[in-house]
Amino acid sequence: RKMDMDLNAITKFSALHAKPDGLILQYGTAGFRTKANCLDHVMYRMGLLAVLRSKQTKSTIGVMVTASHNPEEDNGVKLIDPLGEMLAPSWEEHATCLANAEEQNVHAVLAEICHREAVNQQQKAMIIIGRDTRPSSEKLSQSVIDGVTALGGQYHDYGLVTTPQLHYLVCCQNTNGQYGKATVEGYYQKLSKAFVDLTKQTFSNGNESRALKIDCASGIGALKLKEMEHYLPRELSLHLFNDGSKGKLNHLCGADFVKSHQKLPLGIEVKPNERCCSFDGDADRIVYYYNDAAGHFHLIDGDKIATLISSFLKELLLEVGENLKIGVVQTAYANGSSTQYLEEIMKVPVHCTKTGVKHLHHKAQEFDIGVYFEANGHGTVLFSKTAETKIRQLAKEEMDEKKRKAAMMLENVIDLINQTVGDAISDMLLVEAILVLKGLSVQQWDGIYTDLPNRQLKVMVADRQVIDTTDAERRAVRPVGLQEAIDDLVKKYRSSRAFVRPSGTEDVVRVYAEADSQENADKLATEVSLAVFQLAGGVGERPKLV
Ligand code: G16
Repeated sequence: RKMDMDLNAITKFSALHAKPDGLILQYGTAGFRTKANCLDHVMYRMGLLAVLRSKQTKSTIGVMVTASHNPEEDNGVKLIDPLGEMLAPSWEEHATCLANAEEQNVHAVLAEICHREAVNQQQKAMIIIGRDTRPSSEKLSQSVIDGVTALGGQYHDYGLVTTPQLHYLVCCQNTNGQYGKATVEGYYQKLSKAFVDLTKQTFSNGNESRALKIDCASGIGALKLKEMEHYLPRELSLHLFNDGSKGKLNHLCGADFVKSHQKLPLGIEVKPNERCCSFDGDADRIVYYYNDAAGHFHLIDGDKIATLISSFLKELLLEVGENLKIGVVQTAYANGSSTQYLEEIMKVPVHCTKTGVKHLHHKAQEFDIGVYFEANGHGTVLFSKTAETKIRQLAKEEMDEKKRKAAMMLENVIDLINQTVGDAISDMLLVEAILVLKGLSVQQWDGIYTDLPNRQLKVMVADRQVIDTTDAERRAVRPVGLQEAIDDLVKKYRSSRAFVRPSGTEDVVRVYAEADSQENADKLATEVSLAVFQLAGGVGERPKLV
């Protein structure tokens, strides 16, 4: 009877959020993503789904309206599970079924999910919602709210927040504030306190101010950094560029642009050797960079951030003298030099997973301290419950002054890093703290190892799902002949490697190549692109050989 009533509401609202005929979308690497004008029904239905997930887990669920690094015209939605992590894979399948159901089947799909997941209809549901600064986001988040209310769920709309802030808020809600206060101010207070405590001795030693230039991709990051600034020590002086006052989101700027084009974003002014960084559109990624005196651009990507953070943590662990295991998780995009440095010089175990934070996060949970970063700058550090308890206890009780100090620093890192997901603001503060504590310049950090020259390209194909991969996406198993073609091309160059994979956020196939020189990496990448174009149904312009 109750279900009947709900269904009436669903049907009534559903008609207002009709699915365009024939549109099929997948819950991709980080939720649904496509042109904003195709997403109204998806938002409504994800509101419905979030209610079911909330009832099933008896927890608050998050819904973030964003298309992160994608162009301004796109939008998307990410669902956030109870501890602030990405939606569980089995529910990603439900999401895809629900998003693609024809109008008349929506209630049947909902009933099937309730049945398969043993959802108790009587349970209360609470959904928290956030959105990025895209022009389409406000209306789309209203559609999410329609879905939530159609199923009788309660909601709190946090409005404009970064994706990692919403992950944080979900975790706070579900741990009764143990993770932090469930407000945006609570986030600023928690992170800034940890940053101040971690850097106290250095900043209060009368160090002059440290300037950092930040390209905010004309997105939400700028807004939130402006709010946070007055919580941070004056010595850290942040100069914001692409702050959203003009310019299009992610257009010729932002972390994804800088990483893939390996050049400065538009709209930033840099002097030689100045430390700069770029956020992406929803502030869950960060990359650093600088221009040297000769005007050459130097990128410091997620791999180098992971190396900096893990060597800092390893040193502190040595000082506290605890046998806590640290591991690093990367993807196929990790530069070969970074993996070699981590394994051979730092003697840290390194694992490779498929692209997508959910995969890295999962693997990182296997360690006492798991550092995960994608080369594109998306990453964080996870501390196991055991490690966290041990560290907090040592910070309080350890008699040896040096050991206690190291434990206190680790404790500050635990509070500074957003353990729910990669977070540009939190990662930036941790990097800045490490650099100031170690007295490292951006050039010294960059010099830890030298990246192998690499190139990333995109190829348009009719249906990117014809490409199937294995071995953490490092080898293609379909279409027939593609891997053999790549193998033959790779053999032509020294220190080379290449792979292809369908993107889960854009309608393209991604190509990655590494080789002994930039010229060769570029050549290999275009040759592999051409092989993809020929063997996987390329459309549009043929990749031109360089
Ligand atoms: C998302 C994911 C990342 C992934 C990126 C690109 O980032 O969270 O894990 O690396 O997409 O994925 P793909 O190569 O499949 O398109 P974001 O920042 O766009 O949410």
